[in-house]
Amino acid sequence: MFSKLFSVAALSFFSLLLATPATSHSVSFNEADYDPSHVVTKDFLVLGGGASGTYAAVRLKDHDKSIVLIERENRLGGHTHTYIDPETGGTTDIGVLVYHNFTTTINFFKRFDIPLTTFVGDGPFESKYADFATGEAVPNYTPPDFLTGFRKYLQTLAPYPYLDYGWNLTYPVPEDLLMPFGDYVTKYGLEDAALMIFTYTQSQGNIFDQPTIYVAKTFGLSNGDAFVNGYLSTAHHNNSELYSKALESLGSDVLLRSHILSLKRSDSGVRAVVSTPTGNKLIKAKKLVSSIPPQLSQLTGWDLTNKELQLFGQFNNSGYWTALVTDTGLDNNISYTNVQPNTVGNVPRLPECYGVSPTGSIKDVFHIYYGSPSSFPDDQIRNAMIKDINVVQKLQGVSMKEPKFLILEPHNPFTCAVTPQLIRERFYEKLYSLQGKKSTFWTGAAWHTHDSAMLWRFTEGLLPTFLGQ
Ligand SMILES: Cc1cc2nc3c(=O)[nH]c(=O)nc-3n(C[C@@H](O)[C@@H](O)[C@H](O)COP(=O)(O)OP(=O)(O)OC[C@H]3O[C@@H](n4cnc5c(N)ncnc54)[C@H](O)[C@@H]3O)c2cc1C
Ligand SMILES: *[C@@H]1O[C@H](CO)[C@@H](O)[C@H](O)[C@H]1NC(C)=O
Ligand SMILES: *[C@@H]1O[C@H](CO)[C@@H](O)[C@H](O)[C@H]1NC(C)=O
Ligand SMILES: *[C@@H]1O[C@H](CO)[C@@H](O)[C@H](O)[C@H]1NC(C)=O
Ligand SMILES: *[C@@H]1O[C@H](CO)[C@@H](O)[C@H](O)[C@H]1NC(C)=O
Ligand SMILES: *[C@@H]1O[C@H](CO)[C@@H](O)[C@H](O)[C@H]1NC(C)=O
Repeated sequence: MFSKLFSVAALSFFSLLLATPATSHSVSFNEADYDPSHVVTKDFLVLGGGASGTYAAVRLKDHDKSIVLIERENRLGGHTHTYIDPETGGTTDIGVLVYHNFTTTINFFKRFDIPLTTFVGDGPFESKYADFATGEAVPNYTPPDFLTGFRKYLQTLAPYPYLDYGWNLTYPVPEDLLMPFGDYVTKYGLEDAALMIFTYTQSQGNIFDQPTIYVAKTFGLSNGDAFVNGYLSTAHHNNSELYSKALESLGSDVLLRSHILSLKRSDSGVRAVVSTPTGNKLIKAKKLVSSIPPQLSQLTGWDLTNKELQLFGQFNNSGYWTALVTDTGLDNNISYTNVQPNTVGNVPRLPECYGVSPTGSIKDVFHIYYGSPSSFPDDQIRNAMIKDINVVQKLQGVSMKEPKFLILEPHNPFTCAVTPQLIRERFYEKLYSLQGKKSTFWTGAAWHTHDSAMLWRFTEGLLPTFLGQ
């Protein structure tokens, strides 16, 4: 399990398909301009149908609230994505893979009758190491004692259990949490755990440059239990089942392939003009729960306040892409991890791939994960991935033909992060103070961290706030 986990993507993010710039002056908020079937009146408008938004929608209905859920894609799930091989029906989860064993996790899967099991990877595969930056094999690389290093890392985080629940920080924020993670590794002698942490926090760019707090939130104390008792995953190896069953249960309350064109919020409610496949709809709701990344590029058509503009404008992001390739000629039983000689913990510098590994469940299909501290056009990443596959082909002595991409998924922009100085200056306190203003409530990774189980627990904890209890 461990070696498989080590070779899979940990945490990351989703494609930015910008809504065409909303021309707020061209849409009407006048009910008379709409066919009555295109006027939707609900208690809650929930925006974004990934982990947090789907959870919020389901639980608000449990509390007898009427909802409408707006999702841009033609499915629910966000970063949860299962590839199904058209020929064999074999599945491989190319997004979210594993969950913490929290009560909220167990209950959420149970209500949809989806069996969970302790996660077992597809391997074991033979592990090999290469420096993808130079294309050289690193034959003498011996993995350090990750588990001992990891325990030591967790001990350093013991004073901060609250990090697993949100951004309820103590002030002044301990400087240890704000220093670059590279300094933290050196300070506490965590070199042996560095490569493992790097692998689990994929999507955060060069983690040694990242303030420690972001690393600790993505991969912190909750993972301690998982290393003893294992992570949970779906027994069917099909994490998307959760979201297709949620979609079925929410029924016509979900508008897929839809996005906000214009939004007007006040203390007494919200009104939104939403583009849907069957034309524009006018939505009138008492409250809005937004679970999408609160980035200005995603919030076109919103009536943002100065405070929202200022806070959301301070988020920065890394780049993260995942792909499945075939027709590579590669060995189905060898997984390659990117390591760099002569760096602390042999952690590679990005942009580069994290590694290339067989899916195991689908013959001749390989995962490739690629990270960058900043954004790049997808075509450029595709070429970089081809170069990385060529590296492995060369190392295995197979012909260097161009791989066929079954899927290339950008998860950008991913982790919303701000500078240590802003955190010191109570950025997150200011962010959380937006909760409830102008009938608007917030959840999702930017408000906590990129972890499905933690986001369900976090969203559950916010329900009384959403409900006004
Ligand atoms: C490759 C990968 C592997 C991962 N592995 C794991 C794992 O093993 N375990 C784990 O716990 N976590 C994992 N994660 C992290 C994942 O759990 C979180 O990132 C989680 O999905 C975040 O949930 P969210 O609700 O904040 O956002 P999302 O799940 O991204 O949901 C946001 C939703 O909003 C939609 N949306 C965005 N903008 C708009 C808009 N303007 N209008 C309408 N809809 C919009 C999006 O399409 C999306 O469906 C992984 C992530 C990636 C990318
Ligand atoms: C989750 O944790 C509970 C309590 O520790 C345990 O009883 C249960 O077996 C675990 N579930 C799975 C599927 O491992
Ligand atoms: C694949 O490699 C692993 C680890 O070296 C080994 O245990 C396993 O038997 C191999 N499987 C096959 C089919 O060769
Ligand atoms: C935040 O932390 C403070 C002090 O540690 C605590 O009193 C409070 O209950 C916490 N709030 C939440 C919402 O967790
Ligand atoms: C996986 O789940 C999806 C969504 O529920 C479903 O359409 C598909 O048939 C499932 N496939 C397998 C192999 O379980
Ligand atoms: C975001 O982070 C990248 C990489 O760390 C950095 O190059 C860039 O300047 C940052 N952008 C902003 C707006 O802070």
